[in-house]
Amino acid sequence: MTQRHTILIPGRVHSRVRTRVEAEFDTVVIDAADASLLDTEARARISGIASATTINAGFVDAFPNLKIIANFGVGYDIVDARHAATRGVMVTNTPDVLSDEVADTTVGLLINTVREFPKAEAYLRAGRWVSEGAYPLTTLTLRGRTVGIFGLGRIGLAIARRLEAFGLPIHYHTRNRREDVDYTWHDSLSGLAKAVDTLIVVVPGGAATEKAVNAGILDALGSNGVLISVGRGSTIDEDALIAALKDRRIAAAGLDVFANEPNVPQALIDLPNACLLPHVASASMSTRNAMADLVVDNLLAWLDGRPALTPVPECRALDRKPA
Ligand code: A2R
Repeated sequence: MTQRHTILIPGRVHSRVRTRVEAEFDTVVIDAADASLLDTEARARISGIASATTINAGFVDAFPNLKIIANFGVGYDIVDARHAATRGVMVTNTPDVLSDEVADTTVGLLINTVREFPKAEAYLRAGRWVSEGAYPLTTLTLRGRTVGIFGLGRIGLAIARRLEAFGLPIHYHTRNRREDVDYTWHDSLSGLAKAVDTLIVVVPGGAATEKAVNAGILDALGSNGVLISVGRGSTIDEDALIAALKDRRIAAAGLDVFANEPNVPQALIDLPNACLLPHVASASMSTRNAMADLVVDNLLAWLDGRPALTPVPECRALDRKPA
């Protein structure tokens, strides 16, 4: 008989993750990623973690028989994957299944930001079309813009393909130039910001990108500049962004991610040239279900002795060859 594994769910996860984990494994649910909530014996039983919360090195070390951490989300900066790899613990994420959804949202957010559609709808709903007449013409337009994408990975490329169809020139900055696209590459973020007037940020979070979009980058983008952020809030220096939007050193910003979610600075909320979403880029039922299935399918594969479906780069050396 195959061994029945025990999976720990620390904190909140998508309901389909929990339902499928409970159907396939023994399950332990705790309120937060706090190992003191479990005794030594319970910790020793855990062979997998399914989570959407911070998993630090200490938490990894608290489980002597841990084999896999399956993170819900493509971004896994909240998991200490490098430490997990040194312990021989696999870490997986949920790439690809959300790329098109996030790219669709990004295009919607960009258009809403430049053409002010959320504000125009609020104007109609408030009866102002009747009382005051037509909504004012927008000063900004997508027409004639040049797009720069900071991070041309799976999601960045899906965004680029869409905006290419809008007739907009595409530039990008990554550490490594891509050989498979004709878009204009810049070897620095400041070089990209100088060359474009519309900057879309979709790099992973973490130390390498922390506050990479700072006052200097925003000034390089210029007074007609539009910033769109859909990767991680930590990548933007929010204080610098608020100042640049206030002083109109850039024209507008559309943000789906924030430094301290769900807390959005009041100064940002008060700005008329900021278009703000509550981190919903991948948040359709079908896409979130696909992400949930990938979490559980990674657990099933790895704990059954098969290769992980979507190992993160730090853990690829641990992966098994397909049978
Ligand atoms: O730098 P490269 O050549 O590894 O390209 C990656 C780029 N990237 C960076 N670019 C400049 N400076 C950095 N420090 C840096 N770190 C990463 O970001 C690559 O083009 C892109 C990441 O692409 P993927 O790994 O395919 O991620 P995906 O699926 O597009 O998702 C991006 C992020 C997630 O990490 C979440 O934070 C968010 O979007 O949902």
